[in-house]
Amino acid sequence: MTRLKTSDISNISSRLQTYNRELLIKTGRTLLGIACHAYGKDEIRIKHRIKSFSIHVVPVTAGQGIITDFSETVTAILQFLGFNALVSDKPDTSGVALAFENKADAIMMADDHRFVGINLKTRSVADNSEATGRVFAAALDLMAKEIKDREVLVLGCGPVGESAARTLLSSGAQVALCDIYLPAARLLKERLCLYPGGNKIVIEEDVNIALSSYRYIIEATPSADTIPDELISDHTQPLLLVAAPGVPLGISNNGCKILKDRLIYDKLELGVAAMAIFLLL
Ligand code: 2YC
Repeated sequence: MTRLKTSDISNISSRLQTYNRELLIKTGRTLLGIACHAYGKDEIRIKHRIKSFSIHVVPVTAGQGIITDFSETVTAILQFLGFNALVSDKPDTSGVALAFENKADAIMMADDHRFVGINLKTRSVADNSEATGRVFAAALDLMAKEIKDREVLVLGCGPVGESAARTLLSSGAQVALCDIYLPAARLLKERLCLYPGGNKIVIEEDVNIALSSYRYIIEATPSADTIPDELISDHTQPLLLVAAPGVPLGISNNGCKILKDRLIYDKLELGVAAMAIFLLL
């Protein structure tokens, strides 16, 4: 799991309106709309419940400790969506206790291993990796105007890639798995083969061959140079659509310019939005 740096997230809060408009152009839905789509929830009904749902974001000092702006940024995203969200005055145990004492509906917190949301009434746990894979697959579904029966390449078979692959299968897409460590792809295929459509999963062993033969890509790797520019250029892949939950982004700045409205990526927004909707389920 890639640990975010303050420089990765410090401009998120001030860009939420702009980002929301970008998502609307690329997918036809807003940040909230994509998160609702990921869980098949009606946005209007969800909106009514959001404003009275209180979430305490609790800083965690364990391990490598607090990331400056992390809790504040998570809170800003939740407030942008309309949640009654705040950063707890206290970290760790004291922050969790305060949330219960203040009768918060949920908490969100992250140590070095997991970033979770916990509904304090239903006890449901929203996991950032699961929610992120799911919401980026949902974004690709919207960008592609229905991913059903399309062939999608999932790069990176870790927890995020796994969740994206599972979501794509449930959307009726044909999933191809690719990982720099081949056994990871094979293991994921085994885990998914019982899902509807899982028996049709293919494994792509060579990422460069795979990249030139798929129009729809989920980039869920922790490496920065997964999709080279030459595979993005307009004449080879004019209709390529990429949803990239992987941190750091596996596409160069030049590649982003070429893809423009055919690329969705962020480091926190969509995953936090999806976690929050999951807590409302
Ligand atoms: O500020 C704090 O409370 C820190 N304990 C937060 C640590 C987050 C570590 N995880 C990450 O940087 C990211 C997550 C946002 C998702 C995967 N890695």
